[in-house]
Amino acid sequence: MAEANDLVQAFDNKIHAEEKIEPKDWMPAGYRKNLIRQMSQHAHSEVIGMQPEGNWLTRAPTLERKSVLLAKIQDEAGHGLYLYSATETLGITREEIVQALHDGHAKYASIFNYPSLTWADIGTIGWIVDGAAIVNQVALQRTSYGPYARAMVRICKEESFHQRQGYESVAVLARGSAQQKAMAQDALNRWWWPALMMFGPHDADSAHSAQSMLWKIKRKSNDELRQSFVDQTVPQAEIIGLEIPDPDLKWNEQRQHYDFGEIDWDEFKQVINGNGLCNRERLAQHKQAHANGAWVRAAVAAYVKGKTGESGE
Ligand code: BYC
Repeated sequence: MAEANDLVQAFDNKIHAEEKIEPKDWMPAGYRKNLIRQMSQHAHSEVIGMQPEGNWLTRAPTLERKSVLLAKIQDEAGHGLYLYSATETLGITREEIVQALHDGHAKYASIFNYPSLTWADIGTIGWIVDGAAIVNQVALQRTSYGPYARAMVRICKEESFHQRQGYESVAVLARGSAQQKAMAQDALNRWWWPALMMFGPHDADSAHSAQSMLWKIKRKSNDELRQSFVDQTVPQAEIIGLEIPDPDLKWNEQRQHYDFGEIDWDEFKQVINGNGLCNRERLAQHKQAHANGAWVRAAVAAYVKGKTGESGE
């Protein structure tokens, strides 16, 4: 008993002292479980997020735009890889993590259940979806679990390039023909509210926030991060002459922040519970890609076995 108390005390002291928790350190079962949940869902988001962008690869307007998009999508795959590997350090296998996605137990970011209808959606995803992701991920660089924090440092570097290329792409459309500007505005109209939903429910309704903040898994709350995103994005829209689709958006002099309208939480719940526009399609495509890759996994396992005599699985 005394020993168990010592372990808890040592863990709490590390969290308090801003020291990272590492894979071989003792940690409470709830801390491990919560991290597996959040990190695996984060990894799934990166990988499922490749689909709406992949949809435009063969229709990019120029060779340059196509190579940038291709590189961005490959970066997302890399982010998924770092995050799956970091999650595996918590004692869960890749197979179990992927199975939870396929069974519908593990979520991924709601935003990727919306369709990418026009080329302007691609720039807009880079600008505001990656923009929202960075706001969240910059805070996560200080998360208490070492492998997660270190993955975030690298991911943030790449993500900030993604945001900039997206903003530049939308800016070009916004200063183009009337039709191109209308296309950029339409994309912003459709992606704005789903981007705000990326930060999750209000703090008061967030199931995991209080405990995650105590354990320093989360360093800023859902509402705090959402406010930062709105404050940084509104001036960017103004510069390129696009309008944020929110009649309640207004600078609040006293708070020194923008006030903004209420999210449609019914829509949010529908989407995270599997009933968004593209949920079924996204999951079906992931399952198909996973099945198509079975021979690669088998070949790697056979190679490792041949070299080391171990199963390689
Ligand atoms: N979508 O208690 P709460 C990218 C769920 S990808 C879906 O507040 P938490 C990119 C939540 O999981 C970057 N589900 O949860 C890639 C929980 O359900 P469970 C994605 C959501 O974890 C390609 C329940 O609602 N970034 O950048 O404390 C192309 C209650 O919520 C959502 C990350 O994943 C949502 N929006 O806080 C372009 C960041 N919101 O698990 C770009 C890492 C909530 O109990 N994750 N839920 O079944 C986080 O920071 C936190 O998990 C969240 C939610 C802030 C998202």
